[in-house]
Amino acid sequence: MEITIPDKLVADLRRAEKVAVLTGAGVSAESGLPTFREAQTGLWSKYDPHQLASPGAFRSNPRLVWEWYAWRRSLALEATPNNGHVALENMSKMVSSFTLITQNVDGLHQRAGSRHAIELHGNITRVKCFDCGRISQQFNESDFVPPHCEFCDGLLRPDVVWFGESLPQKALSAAFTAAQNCDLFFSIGTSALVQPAALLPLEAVRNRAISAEINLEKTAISQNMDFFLPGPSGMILPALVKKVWPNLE
Ligand code: BJW
Ligand code: ZN
Repeated sequence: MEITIPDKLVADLRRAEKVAVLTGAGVSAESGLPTFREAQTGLWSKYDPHQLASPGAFRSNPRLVWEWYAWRRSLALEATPNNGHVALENMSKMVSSFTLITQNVDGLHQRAGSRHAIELHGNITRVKCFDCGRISQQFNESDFVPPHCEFCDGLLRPDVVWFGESLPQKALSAAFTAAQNCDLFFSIGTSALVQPAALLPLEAVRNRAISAEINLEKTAISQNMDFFLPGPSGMILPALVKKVWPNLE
């Protein structure tokens, strides 16, 4: 596949002092994880989000929701970061201020070495009590499905953000601050359909950042971006980083 990286974007990235990046499920596609909205392969083409990804769904069938997320958790834990995750990690070391904002719950940015990724939609490897809200990394899977909270005996759920739920306040405000203050913003592997995350690229544009999108296809926000780089992020990102910093390992 022919990859073209615009020279102007190379110069902009080399010069940029504050870079912010929003990632979505497409960034993990090359690690073998399904996206949500792609026809045929997306999770929502096979499963109904109303029955799986809302507080009401959990209330009416906690066992079904828990088991679906247990399957998704095992996929995430078996997956490994791809060249796109690694390239973003390399980019983070080369710019003076770099903010990685992800909608992904799979933890792959962290496993590629990112220590400060802002998780807008939580993390599938953690659990949270549906009643008291306590978050924990560990739980006993053998006794009940779903397991119960050791503090209040409520039901445990994955620590992800479902439809109709608020995003974690600190993460959301850090993400908006980064979008408003960056001089270059990347939107990568996201359909930019889910709010409020999809507002971030537009917020960056409104604050006069240069904007670039990397995706297999055009999205809801493509027309607002300065650059559209078509193709898989696992190929485009390493090519971009290599062109901007040829001496980087
Ligand atoms: C590649 C690639 C490769 C593939 N390389 N690219 C009406 C209007 C506006 C808003 C609303 C509305 N009705 C309801 C809302 C609010 C709702 C919303 O936005 N809904 C829209 C869908 C209409 N939002 C919410 O409810 C949010 N909360 C909220 O707003 O709170 C305030 C409020 C409260 C009460 C009432 C109203 C408001 C919460 C949203 C939570 C989203 N949660 C999920 C599930 C997380 C847990 C889990 O994993 O199961 O988060 S949904 C799912 O979508 C997941 C993702 O993070 C999120 C975004 O998806 P993403 O990453 O963009 O994936 P895809 O599949 O959509 O796109 C993949 C892209 O990659 C594609 O473009 C491909 O082309 C590309 N690609 N391979 C590069 N190799
Ligand atoms: Zn509890």
